[in-house]
Amino acid sequence: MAAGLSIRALLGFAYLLWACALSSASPTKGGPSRPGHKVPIVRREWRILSKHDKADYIKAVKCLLVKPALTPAFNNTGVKSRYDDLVYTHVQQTNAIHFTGHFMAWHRFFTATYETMLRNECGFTGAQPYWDWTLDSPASNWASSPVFDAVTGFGGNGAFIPGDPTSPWEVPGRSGGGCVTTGPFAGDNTLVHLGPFDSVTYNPQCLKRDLAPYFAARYLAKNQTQLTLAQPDFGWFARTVEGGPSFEASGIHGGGHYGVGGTYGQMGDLFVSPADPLFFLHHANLDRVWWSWQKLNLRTRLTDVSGPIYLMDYANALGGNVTLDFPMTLGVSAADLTVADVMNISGCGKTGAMCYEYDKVYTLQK
Ligand SMILES: [Cu+2]
Repeated sequence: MAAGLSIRALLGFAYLLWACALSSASPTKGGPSRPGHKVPIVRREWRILSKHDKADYIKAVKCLLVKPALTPAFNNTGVKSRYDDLVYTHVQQTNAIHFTGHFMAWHRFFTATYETMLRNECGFTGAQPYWDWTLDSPASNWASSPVFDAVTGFGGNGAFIPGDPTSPWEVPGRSGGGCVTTGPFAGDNTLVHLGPFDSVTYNPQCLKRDLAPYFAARYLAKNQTQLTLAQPDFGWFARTVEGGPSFEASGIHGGGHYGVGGTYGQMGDLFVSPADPLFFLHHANLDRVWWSWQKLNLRTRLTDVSGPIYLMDYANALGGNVTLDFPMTLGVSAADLTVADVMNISGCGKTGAMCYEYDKVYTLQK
């Protein structure tokens, strides 16, 4: 594991420099700016949506998957669709937005922008659903989660591909690895256009999953969510969500990524993970955990942010900590925001740019 870790860390730092170079270019702005809704929309859990609402959501996702990209063609990438615009943005910034103080804020902005794109560009009238994975433990229940349903969900596992059990990349208990064979994204060998990893040249692939039930149950059960909610300040909260870079050190963030993507699925790929539409349901729930934590002491936690500007720089050897005025960009898909703009999920243009709520939050059990 140690060898794998150091390779990953080295790659990380190399890309960090590259990402910094990219961020000085000013991207063309387009698409929705600050959402103009006055009343927050309400995000609900996938399994309580009606069959009709689920179908509407998946229809809108499929619309983004084919709607032409805004990323300029002269960038010479494999970006074809509006959906790819977001995947590309994530790939480009991967080493600048993970294991940093703005990890939670950036992904809140990213998920809300996806929600706005589904609504403004693809006729969706609902809110981004979340996936409360604490409802899918123990491990024996994982593969039958409603999100993997073949008819009303996102389809299930890929066929089993034997891996190398001695490899440090082998996610414990992985059970698939091939193309998704059921559901709305099955049977399309060109659904995913980018990746693996940081590759952004056109590379048509199927959507792959490699479910890891043991791993999911270990890192996504109620106890891990409670441990996360119990953290005393944002710095500790965010580190508990993200954990470390190894599988054993995962938090709820890695739990969802590796529990779905394992070793061979897109969700297990730190760069191209948004290529699996389940990414946004997972991240909506991570955001809901953050909001649940904020609500435990809203007066303090609407402004509590810390953590390194640079990847894994928890000792501040390369730079300082992120503050509320820290800038965030999503390239062509939204106007730039600061961390302060996203601290309140229902600021609705008055006290922030976000404008949604959750039907339910987690409570801290004492
Ligand atoms: Cu991410």
